[in-house]
Amino acid sequence: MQLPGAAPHVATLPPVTGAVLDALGEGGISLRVRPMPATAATTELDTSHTLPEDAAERFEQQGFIRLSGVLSPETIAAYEPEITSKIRELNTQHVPLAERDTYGKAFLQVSNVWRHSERIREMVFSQRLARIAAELMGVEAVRLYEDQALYKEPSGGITQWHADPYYWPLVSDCICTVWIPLQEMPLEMGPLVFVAGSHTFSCGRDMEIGDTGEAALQQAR
Ligand SMILES: O=C(O)CCC(=O)C(=O)O
Repeated sequence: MQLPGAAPHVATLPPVTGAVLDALGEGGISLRVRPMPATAATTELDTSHTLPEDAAERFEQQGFIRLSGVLSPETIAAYEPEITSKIRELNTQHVPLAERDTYGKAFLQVSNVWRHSERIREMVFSQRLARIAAELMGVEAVRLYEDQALYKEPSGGITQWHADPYYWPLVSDCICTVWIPLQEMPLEMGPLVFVAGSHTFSCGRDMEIGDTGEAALQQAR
């Protein structure tokens, strides 16, 4: 993921039968740490994490929630090299940035990376993440639809406003995504932003990641 000068981050989009979970760490997550041995990191992924008492309520009202400390920097550091290496191997986008459309400039993207790495499978199928998603959505259990690794490139474009369900062949709105930055993500680097309450908007549902997102959001206000 650490393409030179890039602002890389990965979104694993687990499960589902639920709504949207934003698993941003407090101010991002530093990779300048000694990776945990696989077993310690695996243990963290498979143990429960206590949510703030009002988490489910905030999640329902805003349509997202930012949670700190779900995964430790050591755990992230234990998985990031494998994820980055798989993305380098599996990436099929080789068109120069200047020749791509808006969507193509936004990020490099590989889906279902778990199918290519047992190590990555451990993270994507993390019981800790799945349990958080289930608790926020108020359901017993969740199923995985897909994971997705998104890597920003140097001089790449912004990701225009969009609503993810446009890309999902799913009827239920009981779905959530878990967004996990694999490196520190200060404001200057353009972290993921949600429009609070936009899960109740009807507009924008048919909008792909393109040039119309910003204008459509202004109209919705
Ligand atoms: O990180 C990005 O640039 C976009 C992420 C995104 O759109 C998503 O996770 O749904």
